[in-house]
Amino acid sequence: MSGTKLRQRKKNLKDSKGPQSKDEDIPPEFDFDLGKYLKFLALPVLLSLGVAYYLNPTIFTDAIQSYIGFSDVEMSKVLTGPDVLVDFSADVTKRDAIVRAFQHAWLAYERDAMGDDEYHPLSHEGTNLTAAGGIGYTVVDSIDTMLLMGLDQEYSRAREWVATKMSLERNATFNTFETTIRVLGGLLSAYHLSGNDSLYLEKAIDLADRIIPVFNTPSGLPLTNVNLALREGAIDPGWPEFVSSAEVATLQLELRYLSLLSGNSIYWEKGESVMQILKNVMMPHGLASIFLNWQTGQFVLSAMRLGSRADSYYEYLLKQYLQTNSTEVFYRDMYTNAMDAVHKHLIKKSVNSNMVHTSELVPERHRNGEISWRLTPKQDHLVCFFGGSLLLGATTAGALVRPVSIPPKPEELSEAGKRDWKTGINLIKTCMDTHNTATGLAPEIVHFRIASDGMGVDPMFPADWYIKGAHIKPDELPPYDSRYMLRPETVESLFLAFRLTGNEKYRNWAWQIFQAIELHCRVESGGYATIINVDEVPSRKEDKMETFMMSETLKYLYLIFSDASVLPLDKYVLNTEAHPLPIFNIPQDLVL
Ligand code: DMJ
Repeated sequence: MSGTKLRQRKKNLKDSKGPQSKDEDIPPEFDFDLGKYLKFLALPVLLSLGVAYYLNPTIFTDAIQSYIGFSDVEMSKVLTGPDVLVDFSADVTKRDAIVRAFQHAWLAYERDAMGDDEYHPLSHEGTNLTAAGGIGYTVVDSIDTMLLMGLDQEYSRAREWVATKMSLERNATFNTFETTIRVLGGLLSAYHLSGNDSLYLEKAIDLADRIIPVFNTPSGLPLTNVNLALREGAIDPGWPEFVSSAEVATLQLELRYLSLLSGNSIYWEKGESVMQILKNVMMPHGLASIFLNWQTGQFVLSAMRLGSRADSYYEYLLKQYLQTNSTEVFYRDMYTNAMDAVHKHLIKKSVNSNMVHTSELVPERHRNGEISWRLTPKQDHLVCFFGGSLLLGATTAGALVRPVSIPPKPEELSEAGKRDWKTGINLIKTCMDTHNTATGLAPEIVHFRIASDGMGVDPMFPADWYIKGAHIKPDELPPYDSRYMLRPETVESLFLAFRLTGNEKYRNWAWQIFQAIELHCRVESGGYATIINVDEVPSRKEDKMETFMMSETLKYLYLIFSDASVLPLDKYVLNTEAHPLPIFNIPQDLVL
């Protein structure tokens, strides 16, 4: 009501004969010209709104969305899924194309470098990780993919190599984590998928017995490296006092399964003691920083993120819970607390189109000794495992009933489960969006636009995400961030998303990625190579085919186009190198 109307109404009321209305009690100070005051207030209000918008351009849309219950609308949309019947039958043509790609990779390696740890497809050479010789990283990492794909001839030659040539008697240091996830994990899944071929179990026990001394530290945290011949742990010369969270907490699936198979509880106990240490020293906010001190067993001041040195810590919290048939609530609770903390501190949205992504918290020590945490909108390609992991967690640790529908219905999930499902779906979409490059492949590291990045709203700058330092002169080398090194994380998430939603969209996205790999990473003479700039066509290749191309990337692609009876999610957990291990119940007679 304007000031003039208010005055008129009061006058009318005074003139009337009836009982005095309550409005007559309006104190004189309200008898003012509202229009004049509004004009006076307009400028500062508009200015403050402008500043708020500058600092956070989504502030108004966020507020409106939350006011009208946008979250619930989006949730039901996400959870309802597509209006199509879920069809999990194999897409044989595409699946077979993936098998041929695997053969293209394997046969080149076998021709040029059989038995060597690593393969260089441009120079047609292999190399070993140490001067003392290799332990067959590539062979062992690839065996279970051959078994799944039914590549009998390739498999029998690989098995023959393990039986006759593989040696662990190497007087040199190997990375504890990499050796466990690739070689021990590869041997264990080969054992299972081959129908319990004892060759693999014998090798696995031999390898684990050489690794176990790494746990002989004052804290019980395993050292970064291991000398396989001397059976001794060794420090990382680059970080002599530290071990990383992902590395110490991504050994457990393998060690636990080996205890089950061998009946020897030592492996299980050593792995589990790490989880107890981590639980006891967990920081109040529930996130793990990337480094721990291996002597004290305490976290050290270092970054917190979902990317390198931390990624599979979060992955294995969930998978340890799943591995023993969801019976160990210790792991479920650790996982649930971690997901609360991740949502509270690390999940963010980009300024322009609200791309959900993860940020990093980086500590900064000031001159006065105070420490503050800087939020950096940086996301490693490695983080793209997390979308799928969140979906898997939502439908298991976050489920109110088991099994949930495909896709799950809102009433089947807890509040945390619904939150994780939604974030997972959005993160996968973000990872796919980062494939919007000249090659259709995603870079190693992306940065997201945030209001405080100083770039403003200049159309010259990217709206949502960018590759740092990518603007180079033609003769300059692109930054490390620009590369695609055949990583599996996005297709890993697409595999889980397809199995848990049945939405064909995820198969389509996986096929897009596969075609981009074929077009830009395939080496015609054999193998696939890292490319150094995802935004450059024709691509420039680097002479390296990572072992995870055959163990993970092509395996996840193969599984996406296979029918869902191949490695059903309620029967298997895949280790972080995509080696499938069966879910089991802890036997009564396993003394832990
Ligand atoms: C793999 O060796 C494993 O997935 C590991 O956990 C981190 N990522 C690489 C592949 O990108």
